Amino acid sequence: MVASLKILHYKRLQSTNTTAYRLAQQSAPEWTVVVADAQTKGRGRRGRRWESPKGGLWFSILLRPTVPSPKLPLLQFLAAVATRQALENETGVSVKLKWPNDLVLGQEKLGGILIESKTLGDRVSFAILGIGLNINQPKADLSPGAASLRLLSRKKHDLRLLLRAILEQVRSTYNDWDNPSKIMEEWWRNSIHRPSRVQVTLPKDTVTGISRGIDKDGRLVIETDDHTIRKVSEGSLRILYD
Ligand code: BT5
Repeated sequence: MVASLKILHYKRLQSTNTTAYRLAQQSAPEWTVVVADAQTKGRGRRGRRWESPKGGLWFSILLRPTVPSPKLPLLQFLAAVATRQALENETGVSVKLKWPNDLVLGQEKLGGILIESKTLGDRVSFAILGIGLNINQPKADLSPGAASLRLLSRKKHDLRLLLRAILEQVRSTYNDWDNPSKIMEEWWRNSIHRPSRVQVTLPKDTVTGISRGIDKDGRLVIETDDHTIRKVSEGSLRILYD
């Protein structure tokens, strides 16, 4: 049986991921959802700052997946596919994906996903699925390279309804843990670099080539200029239009 959703709504938090992480350590049940109207210390990967003013949707879902920890990277793709679908169903706006963790409108960043987890050996104790989406912010409140749904649709959206729709979609997609190829195919079908010439900046290296797909572990497959295949599991991707 799937636990019921419990939504905890706050006006302002440092980061919904931090609050959800604390609740997880205090044995809160899975599908506890922490939402904040604004975050004062929203974060992205590797400690990057995540701008989270009022008007966006900032939330974290506490999950306790019963999968071996090496399978955890799938969660990001599962969440992206579900969120994309829910947004498109609710608003009719075409939302796309960019490796590894972006939701995009055109070429601009609509949102991102940040997963933080605690593992015990091969077991996942819990995972915090953080999702940030620019929804109703006007242009003046968006950082360069960012877009909000409102800018494209020219209307304000009901944040509660969108949140509900995303949560329902994440819950139904959650059954696909055992079917990674289904998730990855859907992810790739909706990606903006399928295939494209890309440059991926890795922690210690840069890889340039054609993005050919993602494997079942979520690694991006790149065919480099000397026709070797590189698989990368973390980095920042830029599409090269040359
Ligand atoms: C992400 O990181 O894209 C993950 C963002 C996850 C945010 C959610 S909100 C709820 C939960 N609580 C948190 O504290 N976090 C999660 P990354 O791929 O590292 O992208 C970060 C980069 O995106 C920054 O360095 C900026 O360049 C850019 N950026 C910052 N704020 C943005 C915004 N609101 N919209 C679009 N781009 C933004």
